[in-house]
Amino acid sequence: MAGKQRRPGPQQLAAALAAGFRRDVLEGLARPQKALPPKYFYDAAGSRLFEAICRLREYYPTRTEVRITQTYLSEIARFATRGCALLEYGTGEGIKTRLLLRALKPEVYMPVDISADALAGAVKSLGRAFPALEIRPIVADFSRPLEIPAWGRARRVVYFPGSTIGNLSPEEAHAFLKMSRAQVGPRGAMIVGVDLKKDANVLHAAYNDAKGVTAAFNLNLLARINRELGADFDLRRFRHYAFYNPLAGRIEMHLVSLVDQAVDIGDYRFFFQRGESIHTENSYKYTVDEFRELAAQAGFRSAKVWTDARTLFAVHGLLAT
Ligand code: AVI
Repeated sequence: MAGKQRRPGPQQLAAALAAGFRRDVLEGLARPQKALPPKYFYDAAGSRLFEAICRLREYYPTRTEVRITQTYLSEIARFATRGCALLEYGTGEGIKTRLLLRALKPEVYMPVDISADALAGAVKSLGRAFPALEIRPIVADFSRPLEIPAWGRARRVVYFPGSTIGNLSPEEAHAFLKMSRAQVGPRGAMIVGVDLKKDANVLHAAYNDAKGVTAAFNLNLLARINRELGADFDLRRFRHYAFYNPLAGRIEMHLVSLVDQAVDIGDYRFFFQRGESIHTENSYKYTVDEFRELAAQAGFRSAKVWTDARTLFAVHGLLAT
């Protein structure tokens, strides 16, 4: 019927996501510089590997952001306003969310994530920890424009921790901030975790850990394509490669082909030369001023910046302008 749009059911959504995965993989591997979108790292195995990364000695961002949140929790809560309506991009699985929920006592909490299973798990455990909290999970791909259902009348705050914004290109980050600005409205705010520019050796170690967990996380993307799209990638013929690109201000992750080879994905065949790479992730790092500028262009003023003593990581408190 014209004019009426129905929300897709879980099965339709799963089918659409599977079709999107196939399309993005085929399209990405057909490019001159082969590339795969990093959002596909996070199937069940990839999410477990990412949790293991977060516990690594070399991977400082998670630990540092938790410490900043603990240290400045009451200031952050005052900035966001107790009783606000809190929308988080991510499942809300982590300790930072629990700290914030305890301090903010939001009127409603809306976690947004692409994985229905991960979201359901997080909602269940958060429901146990915060029985009085109203939780409204939203299954959605937030790299696309998203309309949020009714938020209620409380002040709207978007929470985007983990420096996930760094996995977007600056243009995508701008679009994402603009979308968030439209979502929170004129009285709204945003709290964003942003990894800071720093000594390239520290960055290099964080993405080339000694135990090889980041390598396994990167290679799992090929394993996922084998599992879900029936491809025949031989994981022993690719190697994890991550480096800091100072001109672009980002860590780049690649999977490098160790030999000349062909890989089949259904009816499609892709050729790899020895030394050719698939670009799997960018992780942009911003100085405080660079991120302030990015936020300003999207209609936010960075009113507060909380950092750690070693200035490894920043949590920005943004206000709508
Ligand atoms: C999720 N994201 C912020 C991580 C990062 O640091 O860019 C993903 C990651 N990739 C390798 N290690 C961690």
